[in-house]
Amino acid sequence: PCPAGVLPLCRRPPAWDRAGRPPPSPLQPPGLPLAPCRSFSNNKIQVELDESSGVAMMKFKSPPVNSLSLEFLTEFSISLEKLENDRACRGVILTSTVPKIFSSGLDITEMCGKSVEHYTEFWRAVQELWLRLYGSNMVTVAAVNGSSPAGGCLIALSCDYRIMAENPKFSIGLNEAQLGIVAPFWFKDTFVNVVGHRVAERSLQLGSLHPAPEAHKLGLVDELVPEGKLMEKAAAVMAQWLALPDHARQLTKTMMRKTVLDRLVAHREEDIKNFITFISKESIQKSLRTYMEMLKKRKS
Ligand code: CO8
Repeated sequence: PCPAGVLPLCRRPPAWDRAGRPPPSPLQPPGLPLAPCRSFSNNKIQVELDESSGVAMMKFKSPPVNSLSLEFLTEFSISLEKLENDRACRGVILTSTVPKIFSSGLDITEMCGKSVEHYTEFWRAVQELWLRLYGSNMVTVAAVNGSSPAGGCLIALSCDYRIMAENPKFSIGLNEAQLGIVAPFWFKDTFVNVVGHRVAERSLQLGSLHPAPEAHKLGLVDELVPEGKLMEKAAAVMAQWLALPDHARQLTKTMMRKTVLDRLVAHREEDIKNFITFISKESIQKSLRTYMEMLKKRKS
């Protein structure tokens, strides 16, 4: 059983499939053990766990923009669950293999012209991912190596620490208002918990996408580093957080986040209904279609 207040996921038996262990390198001197590393990969996400440090690297690999489709969200949640259940894993670094993009947020095509059943399944998957990530017992570090609007920003905000590449062309924020839609209360709560009420209110109302230096000034990201140093810095931050005893850190995290998590858990079905009612409105559908057309026009 879990200690009081700790989310239950961490106490399940390890479920990692060890089949992914890489073959011994021919360059490895005989007799020396390999640095143990396990990996698994699916269509959209690749995960490597370094057993010696207890740190997993989770890389989004869904070009062109790592949009959070139902498939992406499902793979993401399953990957997190696998790591959460693996006693060898204590922390995870999230990053992207797509140049210049961390994640473009929720896949807008999943919210356009679909059935109520589809919207229900999609929104449940969005909730599920957030509950797992925000409530994770692992140390979570976002290495934001590109732009990260809306749902992409939410992923970063849900981590324990955010490091962003200092390129001013990369921007991050909850820009929902620009699409004519409204960030749900739990997106807002997560944002407020990072930047405070005033900054969140202004940024949400304006649907701001903040260039990296501005995001740093607002506290939306904790640190900026040159792009080439991002992973090195993420590893150093992770080591610092892992130097503390897990139980104390986990209980503290739970204490800080539980109220916000519990709010969604208590209102999950209502939140799904609200999403469906909102997204099914013809005026909202029109806004989303116009926004997608704008993206395409901007391209040409
Ligand atoms: N969903 C679906 N498709 C997308 C998305 C997306 N979020 N973002 C980009 N695409 C598509 C583009 O339409 C384009 O498609 P195509 O090649 O067919 O023309 C392709 O991806 C590549 O996009 P770009 O050419 O624009 O790529 P760039 O590298 O120039 O720019 C950006 C990348 C900066 C990510 C840019 O595409 C962009 O700004 N995208 C929009 C991001 C955005 O606004 N996301 C918000 C999604 S909504 C959300 O996450 C929270 C919703 C909360 C719901 C609340 C409802 C109640």
